[in-house]
Amino acid sequence: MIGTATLTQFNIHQQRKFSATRGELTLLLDDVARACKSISHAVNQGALSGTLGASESSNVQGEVQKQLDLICDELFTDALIWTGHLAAMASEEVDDIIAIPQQYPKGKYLICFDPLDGSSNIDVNLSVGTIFSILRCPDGVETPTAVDFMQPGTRQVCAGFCIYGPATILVLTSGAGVNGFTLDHDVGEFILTHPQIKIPEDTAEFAINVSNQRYWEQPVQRYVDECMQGVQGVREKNFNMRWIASMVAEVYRILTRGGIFMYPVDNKEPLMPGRLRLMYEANPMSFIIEQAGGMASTGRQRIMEILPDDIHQRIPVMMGSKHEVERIVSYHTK
Ligand code: AFP
Repeated sequence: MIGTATLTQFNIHQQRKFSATRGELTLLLDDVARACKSISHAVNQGALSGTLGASESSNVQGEVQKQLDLICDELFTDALIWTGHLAAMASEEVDDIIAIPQQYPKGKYLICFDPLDGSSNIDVNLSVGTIFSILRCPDGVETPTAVDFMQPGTRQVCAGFCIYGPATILVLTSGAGVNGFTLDHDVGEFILTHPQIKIPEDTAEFAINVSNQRYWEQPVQRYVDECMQGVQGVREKNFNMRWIASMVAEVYRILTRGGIFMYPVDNKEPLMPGRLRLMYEANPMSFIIEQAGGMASTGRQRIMEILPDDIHQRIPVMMGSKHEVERIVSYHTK
């Protein structure tokens, strides 16, 4: 099947294995894939599109939005809003949830998405991506509100991301492992190229923005110090470090060769409980990492067990190779 099955064929095979499903998720994933193809095209146009650089607006987090953030948000929303598979949508770029207009039918799923993660990388031509998380709309809810989205990550039906790098790759999990599909631009299809991805349990590579070091808590200081000491320290091995400032690229690297990615809480902005967003980034990536045999924690709690208190909530994130995440979690509990 590798290199021949399209995303749709793969999902239909999966659907036949679980006869209780009726294909609505497969259709929704086709819509998501179509949205990612449009975004891939927009990103690939680069300066030719005349849309690089900042827009004049900020999002609910107070961050200045890139023009492409807004364009990709619109592409993703437009690709999904009319399809009849969703009851509502929530975007990292939009304050309120996005209701399905009256003229379209509603479906049983909710979707949270970050249309262009790592967008500060756009102008310097580095990898960016789209992240999404699919939840079930609670039974009996006709017109969902933000509260209906606030489900723990363990309730995700499916999660994925699409990385726009040298190749465009869609990575998906529906709770039965993680599979990667590369976009064949000539035929316009995502093809299964990375079946059943597994993260090595051990690693000698970490990713963290070290410019924040003086603001970290002690357990994170200790973990990174020990990695930096290399063969001379308690870890008795040399570590390598990476920081791309694009979570999709960091997670894709970890899925490929292992590693640990950390964006811990720090006291740089004491009122900010971490930088990354639970619903749009941390939960979907945690589902993927766990399904690939890795681990995802805040340092004190499994990310997917957090009961959200706001759809735009931020949290600390430590995820990747199991034994490394276990180690840093143990430093938090000691
Ligand atoms: P942008 O989408 O605003 O570029 O943020 C990307 C991100 O949420 C995540 O993908 C990165 O890991 C992280 O922020 C980078 O943050 P720093 O710029 O503080 O290193």
